[in-house]
Amino acid sequence: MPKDIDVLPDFTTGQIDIQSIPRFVYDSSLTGELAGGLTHDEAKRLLRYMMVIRAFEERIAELKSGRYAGLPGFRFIGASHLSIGQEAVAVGTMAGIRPDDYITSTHRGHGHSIAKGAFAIESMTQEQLAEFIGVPPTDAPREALLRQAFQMHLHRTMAELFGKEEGYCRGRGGGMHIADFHVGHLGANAIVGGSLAIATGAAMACSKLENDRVVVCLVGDGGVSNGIAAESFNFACMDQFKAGTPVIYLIENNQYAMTGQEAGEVTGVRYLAQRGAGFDEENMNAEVVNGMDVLAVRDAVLRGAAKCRNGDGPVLLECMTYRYMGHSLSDSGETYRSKDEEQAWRREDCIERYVCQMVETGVITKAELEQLDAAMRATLDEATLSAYHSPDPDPKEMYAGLYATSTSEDIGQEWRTPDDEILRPWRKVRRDSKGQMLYRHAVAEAVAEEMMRDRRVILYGEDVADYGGAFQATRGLLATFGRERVFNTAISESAIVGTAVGAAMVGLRPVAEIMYIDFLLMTMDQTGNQAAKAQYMFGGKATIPMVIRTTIGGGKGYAGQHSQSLEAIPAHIPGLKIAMPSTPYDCKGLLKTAIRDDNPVIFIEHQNLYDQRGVVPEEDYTIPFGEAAIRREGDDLTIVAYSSMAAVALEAAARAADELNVEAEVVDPRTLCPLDVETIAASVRKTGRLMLVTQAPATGCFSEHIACAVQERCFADMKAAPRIVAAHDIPPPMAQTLERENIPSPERVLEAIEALVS
Ligand SMILES: Cc1ncc(C[n+]2csc(CCOP(=O)(O)OP(=O)(O)O)c2C)c(N)n1
Repeated sequence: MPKDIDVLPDFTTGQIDIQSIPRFVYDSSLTGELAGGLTHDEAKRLLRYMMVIRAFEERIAELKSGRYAGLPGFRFIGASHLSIGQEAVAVGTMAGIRPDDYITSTHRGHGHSIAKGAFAIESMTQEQLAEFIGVPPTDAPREALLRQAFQMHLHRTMAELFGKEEGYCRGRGGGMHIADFHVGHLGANAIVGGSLAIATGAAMACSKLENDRVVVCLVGDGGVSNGIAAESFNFACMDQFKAGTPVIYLIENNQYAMTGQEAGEVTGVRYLAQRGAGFDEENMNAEVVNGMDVLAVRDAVLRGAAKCRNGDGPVLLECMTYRYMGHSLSDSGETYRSKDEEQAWRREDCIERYVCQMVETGVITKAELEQLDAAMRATLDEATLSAYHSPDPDPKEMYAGLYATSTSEDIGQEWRTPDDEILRPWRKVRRDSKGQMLYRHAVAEAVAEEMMRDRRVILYGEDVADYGGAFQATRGLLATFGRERVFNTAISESAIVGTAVGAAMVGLRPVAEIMYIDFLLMTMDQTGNQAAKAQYMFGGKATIPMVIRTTIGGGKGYAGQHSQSLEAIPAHIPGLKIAMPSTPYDCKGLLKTAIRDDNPVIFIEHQNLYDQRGVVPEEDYTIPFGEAAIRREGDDLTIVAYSSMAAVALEAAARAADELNVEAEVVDPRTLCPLDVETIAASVRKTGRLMLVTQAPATGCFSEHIACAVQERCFADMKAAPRIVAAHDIPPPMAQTLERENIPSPERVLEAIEALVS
């Protein structure tokens, strides 16, 4: 389906003009805002929340050093990246979006979290407030409920920092990973820049779900130099997203990363807003904002959010601010910046400047201010003590939240793709006379059926649309579902995975393709730190229903970077599920299960199996994860092999029966996580011998794990040590002679069988 855009450039001489980027354009004040409709209550709220954040951060500093009089001697463990000085950014941002909008945050995110929750609480109904506080529905005065809810909010925030069960993430995340999905807080990220793609994917999902929501991605000046920023910006700006991507990248430029200074040292630009210039014709609506002025931040975010809702996103805002303390409490901040500089910024202090305006305009009196301060400090004291005295997580609950137990199995007709959204009826793949079809067609059929069944399922990746993917496994899906649901991306593996995480967090069920598993290494932060951890780290409150389809190869002379079998790497990271089908039947059934699962699944297809035929029923079926298949029965030894090695093991087993009179039982685990150890162990109890065949290099391969897990269960029944037939501990070589020797063959397995039984 060629696109109707001519890619031939106009070759005449000329120049490319880049528009200018506005800076510090806000020219109003509290007086102007009041005249424009800001109420006194709203104006006071901005002040109150900035004061709360500062007091909260000061409290953390006291608690960290054991100086808090309310808890003498107590020093809490955990990170302490304080945002004193930056309060206007947190509060101005949340004041500029709606309570149902989303944010992602950073390791310096206590303020973001406090402000997001506080604005959400203000918008809650009476019932929601009661639920938030944890009391039955009540007709208590709203003011009282709001006070209680706010105190509960501080309690849960503080409890999370203390690692308590009542914390927002049940003490699994702590301050650097605080999240509250109920109020649209999609998580703070301690991987600097880590949430750029997540926010982008969440925004893409908002656009596709047409829910009119905006995502604000708060990111530090340091974070925005991470590679994922370029991938995310490009993803958000893709021309094919006609409705724009409703994301505001809000760079909280406090002038320093940890100690590296943005301007004049570790970047080549004075303003990071300039980074918007390379990604779309409108510079991503970039703008530099005075981050010490809460009203200027609010104004910029209000305008940015309106642009996003209008289909003109994304937006890039750089808020100039300053952290008064060091990077963390172990940094005095004195080795890389001067006292004069700090004093100059303190003269711009966001709270003091705003208080002056509040008093001058008569919105608040000095006496009221003192009352406000005293009430706020009392609430904070109570929250600190209640959090401290609240229960610790029970080690018996160690695994709680690691995997979601839900699926989309029972969605019924609710999400079915309406007929008028099917551009061309999906033609069932024709089976041959034996009812067989190709493994590659099993992939396409599984995805097509799931896309029909559930309109939240989308498919994207490099070259998956018109071309059908590098291995033609998704051919035909574009013609049926259109570019809204099947689209190409740039070569941005990290963003492919990261956006899938964000999209999954807010309601889509993305199936994303990473062409070769070798390229999964490019995505390790998004796969290993984000996809895998979001559920557990955020207290089991998020579900991440996403599938990363990828492939392993080998045998084609593609050598070191296109032939690896890296399944042990994702398998090492708790939180992911891993499937490795060896037949067309399994491929379809397991892929459908993966798409319905509410957990992130790495679905590893094998390039050499794409042309394999196998019987695949026409009717809907799924194959549960964690159920191994016994491919051949035998009494003399057990061979465990998955993916293309299952066929190698079967061939060797057949020859062993003929040539050695040895009957091997071949077990295909089908999924590595979860792993059906019991079926394998039961087989080994019967045969007394275990062999594992894998295409991965021997050291650290997943088969080593299986061997260990089996021995733990049935060592006493074993007649010999387990034997692993693996690739050599080298990068896959190109030369045919070397590659043939490297990948286990039926001959090598047969030799090993002979050795094991003798
Ligand atoms: C990918 C990554 N690299 C390095 C670090 C260590 N680190 C933690 S915070 C930080 C500085 C981040 O600077 P910035 O993004 O500007 O945020 P700020 O700390 O100024 O709020 C560094 C280097 C990390 N957490 N993640």
